Amino acid sequence: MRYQRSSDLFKEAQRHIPGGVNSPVRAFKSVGGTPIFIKNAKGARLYDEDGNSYLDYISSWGPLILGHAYAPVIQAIKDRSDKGTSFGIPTALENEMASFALKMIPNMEKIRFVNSGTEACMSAVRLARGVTKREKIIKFKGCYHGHSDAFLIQAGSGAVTFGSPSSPGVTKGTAKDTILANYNNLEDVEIIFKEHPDKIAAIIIEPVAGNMGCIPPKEGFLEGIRSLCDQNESLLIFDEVMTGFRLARGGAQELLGIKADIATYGKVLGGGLPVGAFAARNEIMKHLAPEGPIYQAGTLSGNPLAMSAGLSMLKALYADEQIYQRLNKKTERLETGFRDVLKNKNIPYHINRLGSMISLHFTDKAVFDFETAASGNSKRFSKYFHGMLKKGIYLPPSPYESYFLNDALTNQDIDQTVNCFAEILKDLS
Ligand code: HOZ
Repeated sequence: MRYQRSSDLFKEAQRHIPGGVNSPVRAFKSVGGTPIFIKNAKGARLYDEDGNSYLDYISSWGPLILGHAYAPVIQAIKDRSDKGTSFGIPTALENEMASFALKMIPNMEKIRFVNSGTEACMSAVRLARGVTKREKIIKFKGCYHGHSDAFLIQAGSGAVTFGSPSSPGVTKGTAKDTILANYNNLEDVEIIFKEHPDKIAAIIIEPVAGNMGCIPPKEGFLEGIRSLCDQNESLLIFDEVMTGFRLARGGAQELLGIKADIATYGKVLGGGLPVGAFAARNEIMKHLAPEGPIYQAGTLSGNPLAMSAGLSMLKALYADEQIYQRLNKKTERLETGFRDVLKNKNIPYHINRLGSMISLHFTDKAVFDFETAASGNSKRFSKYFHGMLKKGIYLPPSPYESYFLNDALTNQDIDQTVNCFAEILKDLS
């Protein structure tokens, strides 16, 4: 493969954009090498500026569940753009989108649209604090809820990839209100509640972690934190930015059968355009401005182009009764294929998967929290990443990210991916 143009573009980008990228993980810093620059994409394939093509296993970090440039979504954007791109005034489309999203999201009565998952989580925490009149939140090490100050404390994703899980610039005052627990460790949470009686506004959690690789919750863990929240009159916030509309129509709440008090959503809701949202019951949402005193706002919130794209995507997901089963089967095929390739080889590994989220960790430990996720062999991961990239397979360029499969991937594509893995295995020892 040739990467000359991508490499030239990256050099140019570094002159104008910090680190040459607008979001750190894209820079390939932890795996080395030069990021590829994408020209276009269709279905399961990405095409770079150098004329190479790749099977895409990140699907824009989740939202492109139906593949790139999905025709109904593109048509919806085209149809809508003729009518104006932003008003900062209500539109009927927002009503339609809100009622359709609430039909899919369980347990929630109202939804507020924002522009990203970061905004959604930041607003959800403010809402929880305002409603409970408490200041502290519990967050899990390695979980990532966007880049708002309160969450950049032992955060996963790009934050940990670049060695600063707790970002400079976050004040001590902010940091002291975020209390950390280990993922999948209920005891930690019990202790925190005991040490801070009547002080915890909310627990925020990725019900299936996707920012330290994919880490499913252990049996009873989410049930346990649900009941600890109830006992302590704290709110439970599910960050469903990755899991919402992906693991099931109703996301992790539906799949795992746990009710959150507030749920946050992100990119999936925009079908690839910038959308986020948070949803809750009336008794919580009524505190939000203009109905109540807790402030939150945005000119581009409910943007008509983004709403059109998102609505068209949600309708397609809703109409397809087999979609989640199909995605699950495809991802299971990838998992089985990888396990077969790795069988009896001298390479320690652990694979985590739930539905269409999956990650391969080069470690002999079971990966169930941040510490075990961090035990992976990062050199081996880099070789694996670049080996697969050269074969035309685009994986997350960091061991701290989940893969997100899309429905445009065929069984043949997946078998090809497994074959590529078999071919590069000898280079990984
Ligand atoms: N932090 C994002 C994934 N968890 C990556 C965002 C991006 O680079 O687009």
